[in-house]
Amino acid sequence: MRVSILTIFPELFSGFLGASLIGRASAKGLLEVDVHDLREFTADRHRSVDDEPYGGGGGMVMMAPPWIRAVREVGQGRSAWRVLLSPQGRRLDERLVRELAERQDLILLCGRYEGIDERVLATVVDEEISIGDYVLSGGELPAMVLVEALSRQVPGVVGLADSVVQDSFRAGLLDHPHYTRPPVVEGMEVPPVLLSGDHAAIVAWREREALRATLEKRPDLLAAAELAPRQQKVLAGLRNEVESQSQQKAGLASRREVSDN
Ligand code: 4FV
Repeated sequence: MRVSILTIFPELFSGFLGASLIGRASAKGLLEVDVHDLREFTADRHRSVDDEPYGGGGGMVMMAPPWIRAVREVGQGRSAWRVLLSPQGRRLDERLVRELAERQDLILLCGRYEGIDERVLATVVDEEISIGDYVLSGGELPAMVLVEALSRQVPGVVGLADSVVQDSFRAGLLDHPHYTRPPVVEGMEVPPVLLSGDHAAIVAWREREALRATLEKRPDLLAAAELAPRQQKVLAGLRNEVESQSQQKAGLASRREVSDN
């Protein structure tokens, strides 16, 4: 997998690309990430990359010529998929990460200022991608998020231990709770099944708790999740459980109300 990054702050990537998973993946040749300073592709002696917006208004806009030159030169001889990180983009999720990983060759454009001249999108951008509905000061952190998520799709990058996390989202569900030593924390014990050594029971418990967490925290995910009949049965049971619990709570509240009056 190859990823080229275009930015006016290449130094922001050194720590990220050198450390942990990404660092190891690059060292193993599983992932190739090259970072380019956009100013290398400017023509004026001030190496300008931004200018005032036509039509006035605050802030500065990134000029098109440096971007067009940069994407074309870095993309020379490649059929790279060219992605601009921006709030106007398609929301990044596990499915989109897997889609991009299939492409094997990406060029990421990291914007700054108010944004980039629209003619860059019309000439050298294949897709806009957003990591979330909030405005950052630059596309560098979104690019790092994307590279991190992509790297986990490359076979051999994620060790066995990590793959468990991967799998849960792969099925479109949230992850089950995790426990480790010490066995008692603030008087709270570890669910006994996890200490039972009964692998089948542990798998069933984790599946059930992943469904419970998704039902409680992200019920919207359930609509798109491909659930096996076994899981649908467990989920139905959990819905009744949650339903009866909320009825109990409502009952308690109304009784407390009566007693308070
Ligand atoms: C962003 C996001 C993001 C917008 C203006 C950079 C900033 C500045 N990118 N997902 N959310 N970008 O806020 O991807 O140029």
